[in-house]
Amino acid sequence: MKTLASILVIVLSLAVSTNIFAQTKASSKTESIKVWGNCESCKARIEGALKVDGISKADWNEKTQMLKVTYNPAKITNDAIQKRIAAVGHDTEKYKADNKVYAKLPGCCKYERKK
Ligand SMILES: [Cu+2]
Repeated sequence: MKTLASILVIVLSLAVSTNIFAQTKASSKTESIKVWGNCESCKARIEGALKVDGISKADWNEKTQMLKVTYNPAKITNDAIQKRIAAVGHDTEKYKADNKVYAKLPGCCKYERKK
């Protein structure tokens, strides 16, 4: 009887942890954000700024200038993501990079800014 009880406990806790895992997975969100940039080093810079807890995937496309980002909304917001990108010199649809930071970008990365 004792063995049966411990088996039950194991099965139950397994079910609970699987459920928690499924919930964390379901809470991740994928969104596309417009991010201005030019080249491969821009891509590395943009994606590098997003290597933080809460962001599981970040992929910026040089041609479309769109960033596809997968994140956990419980840990980071879309706004915070855009702020991080602006902080390294890239304008986003919502935040503009500081002029001083933009000025320090290498020549090849000086994308045309929106007015
Ligand atoms: Cu660049």
